[in-house]
Amino acid sequence: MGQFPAKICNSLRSEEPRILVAGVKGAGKTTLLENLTFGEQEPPQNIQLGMQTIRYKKVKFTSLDLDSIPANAEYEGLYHGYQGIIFILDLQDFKKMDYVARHFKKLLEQPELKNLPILVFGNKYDLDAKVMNLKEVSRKLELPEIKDRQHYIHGLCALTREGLTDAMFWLFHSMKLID
Ligand SMILES: Nc1nc2c(ncn2[C@@H]2O[C@H](COP(=O)(O)OP(=O)(O)OP(=O)(O)O)[C@@H](O)[C@H]2O)c(=O)[nH]1
Ligand SMILES: [Mg+2]
Repeated sequence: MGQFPAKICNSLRSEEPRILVAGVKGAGKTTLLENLTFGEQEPPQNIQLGMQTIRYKKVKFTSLDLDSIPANAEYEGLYHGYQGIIFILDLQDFKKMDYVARHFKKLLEQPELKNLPILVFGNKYDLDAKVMNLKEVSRKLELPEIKDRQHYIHGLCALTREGLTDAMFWLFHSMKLID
């Protein structure tokens, strides 16, 4: 069970990289951010529309509750200024999978998020007896068809951080923040 190293977050190439952490309600966004940052984050800013930005070392993470965005609403700047995306979903919640896949597709269509690397976390991996497998999720999200950006799917237990470190290294590498 790797610990996500603070040292890496402090030594990234960019001054203040921004990562969007998107998912529907109950996916595990808050748990992920709390455990990713070991509770060391600066006080949250920018609380609006189901969004919350926290800073950890050099990195700014903004969580976005996709359920809170009304359909067809246009919010200027909602997707502006990011260099990478984490999409988190609850592997146990297979009833919601089609709904989650629709949100995922919409996110990929956002012009401001075009070409950004996307890390998909299949969260609640600890509940393995009941979870969907990652191949099935990958198919539902149509990951093999994505050709215009780097993408990676990984199992995660946000509660224990299991699965976090390797995947975050992949994301930082894809964002060209580390070699
Ligand atoms: N078993 C298990 N439970 C988890 C895991 N991650 C989160 N949870 C639980 O799932 C529930 C929802 O997690 P949150 O982090 O609140 O989810 P969220 O995406 O922030 O949800 P909203 O704020 O409602 O949009 C909580 O009860 C968490 O304790 C995990 O990896 N494993
Ligand atoms: Mg939350």
